[in-house]
Amino acid sequence: MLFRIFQRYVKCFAGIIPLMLLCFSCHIDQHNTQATPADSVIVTALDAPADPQLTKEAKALWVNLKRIKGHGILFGHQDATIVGIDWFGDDNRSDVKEVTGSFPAVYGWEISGAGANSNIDSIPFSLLMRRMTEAFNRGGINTVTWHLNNPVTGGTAWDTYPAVKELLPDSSKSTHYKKNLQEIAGFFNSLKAENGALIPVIFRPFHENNGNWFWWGKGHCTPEEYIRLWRYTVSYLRDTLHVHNLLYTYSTDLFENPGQYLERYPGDEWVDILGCENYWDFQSGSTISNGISQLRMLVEMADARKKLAALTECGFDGIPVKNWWTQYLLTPIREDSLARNISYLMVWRNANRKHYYAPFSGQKSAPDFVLFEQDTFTLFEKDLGNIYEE
Ligand code: BMA
Repeated sequence: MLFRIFQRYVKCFAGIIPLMLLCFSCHIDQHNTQATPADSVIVTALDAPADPQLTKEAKALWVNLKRIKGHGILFGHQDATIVGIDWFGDDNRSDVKEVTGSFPAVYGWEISGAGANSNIDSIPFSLLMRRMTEAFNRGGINTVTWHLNNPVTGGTAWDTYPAVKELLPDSSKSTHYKKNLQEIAGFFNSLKAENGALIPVIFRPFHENNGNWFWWGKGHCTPEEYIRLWRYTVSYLRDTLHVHNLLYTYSTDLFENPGQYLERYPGDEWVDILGCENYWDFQSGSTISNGISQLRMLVEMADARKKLAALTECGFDGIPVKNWWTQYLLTPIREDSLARNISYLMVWRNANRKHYYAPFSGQKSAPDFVLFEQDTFTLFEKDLGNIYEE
């Protein structure tokens, strides 16, 4: 037991001290115009996010993620503090915390249904807001997806009737879509901490855009229509509805080359983080190198644009492989000189015993997940300093 505690402290300090030193040197070097190539972290930290009026806290999050880049990868879990195996809505609970002793650093949430009482997964918005506030208060990071129902048919996000072109300004459903945007703007603008600060959110709308399973996906809108929808969404939220606590993540599913990845990319002034979602390649030893090669391309594309990169969704449903965390996920990413520069990776939710992505007490990969957490390269909530202060 003592050894475990000792290990935990070593991990904690090993994580924090370099970050503190780095932050300190960033602060000093911001005034040094003679930045050398080795100062690339500092150079990128001076670039502008998509929203020039970003709140102080959201801007700090963006800057600090750039500072952390290459020094560690934040671990995230969808719905982490709302639902777990055999529990729902309990206070101060997370399967990840029960196994490792720490909450994840990143929390994924879903806001389809904004304006109604509950989201698509029957999570009351009042509970969601409480959990997002608690995560922020502890120093964790909130990220949000939006599986918006098909606004034309009223079907789910998986109803692939080609709706995109009907949502754009001057189209038949533009008023309806504006209402959808007003609903999520209301949600984002009401996420307030006790001191009145708006809680920053990493927003990832219209994700997996090169897959064909959502109405905004490939085959259901042209790249031009997707790009128009994206830009309209950002500008309406930001410039008309005055939402200023969002970092925007563009994300695809698996891709083969940068051209494919960027086919629907709306442009550097509309995006803060380049994401990709890849469940499949990290599930088998024979395909991990494909997954790494995509992360390498992702980091290169992000670096060239002074953006952040993230593996915005990954995981193995039911985690049937005992050493999956360290051998299939962490080691290949950490050992690759480019892939290791992603800011975070996030696994999907623990919905029930048939659909889960994080271990819980007694699950076969739990001991390996403890090793994953103890590795100095993974960052959980307790390893973060104050990410909301520059
Ligand atoms: C999917 C599944 C669904 C869920 C949806 C949105 O991947 O987990 O059960 O409704 O995400 O959270």
